[in-house]
Formats: sequence, structure tokens, C-alpha cells
Amino acid sequence: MAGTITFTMIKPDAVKNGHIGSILKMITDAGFRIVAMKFTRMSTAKAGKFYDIHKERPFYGELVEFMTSGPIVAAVLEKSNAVEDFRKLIGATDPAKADEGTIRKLFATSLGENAVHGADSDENALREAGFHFATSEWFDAQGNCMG
Ligand code: FUP
Repeated sequence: MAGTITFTMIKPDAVKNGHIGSILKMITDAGFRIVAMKFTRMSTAKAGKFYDIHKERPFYGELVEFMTSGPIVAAVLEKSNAVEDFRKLIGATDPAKADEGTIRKLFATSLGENAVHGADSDENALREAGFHFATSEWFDAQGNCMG
């Protein structure tokens, strides 16, 4: 499965600003298949653990606060070369540096509130997917439960 799976979240800013539909359309138009998806709100403990890798960084507290400030859409996506292709679709972390036509260029408001998350490696994609989904919530292209 590694190589074909990535994990994303539509972050609280994009949800609040009404961009769920537009972002999901860009994702599916780019050829990603939705394997698992839910609308949920992360607890402080869950967001803290999710972003554990950044815990020594000065922005960690604000990041956890922001990611728990409202609901998100979490999803597992499938496509060949999923991680890299999805990072291209979302653009640079800082929307000011993101390429034209990328999701962050179109919908992000700042470096901290940048509309979407995309896993940065195959290993992290599976780890992050595990935060939100049991394998019984994954569905294959025929609609069969993968758990
Ligand atoms: P990305 O992989 O593009 O989501 O970026 P990072 O993993 O480097 O950062 C995760 C999140 O931390 C970003 F989406 C936004 C936030 N962040 C800041 O708020 N300030 C920074 O200087 C870097 C990241």
C-alpha cells in the first residue's frame, strides 16, 4: 500500500471560510480517490500528539490551539505517487510562497492557518491516517471495506 496512500486534513480556517467543497473538488479532480473521510474536531491531546515532531518549535502551542479551534475534514487518499503529488497540489507551507493554482495559494490565509495538511512521507501518511481511522473505515475502489 505504501506509495499510493496519503493523508490530509482540511484545517479549521478552510472549514470556517466555507472551502470544504472547493478543496475536495480540487482533490478528486486531480485524480485522488477518497479511501476514508470524516468531519471531526481534534482534542488538544490528539493534536499535540499529531504534531509531536514540532513540539520544540516556537509555533507548537499556537499550532495545537489552531488545529483544535474548530472541526476539520480528515481523509485518506489514494493515487499513484500520492504523497509527492498531493504536496504539489497543496503548494508550499507558506501560502505567500505557494505556486499559483495550488490549494494553499487559493485558500490559505497565513503560514499558521494554511487551509490543508498533507503528509510528507509514506510512513507519516500511514501513521497520521491511524490517528483518525480504523482500517474498518477504509474502502477500496469497489466500495468494499478494507478492514
Ligand atoms: P507542512 O508539512 O507543509 O504542513 O509544514 P510543516 O510540517 O513544516 O508545518 C506544520 C504546520 O505548522 C504548518 F502547516 C503550519 C505550522 N507552522 C507554523 O505555524 N510556523 C512555521 O514556521 C512552520 C509551520
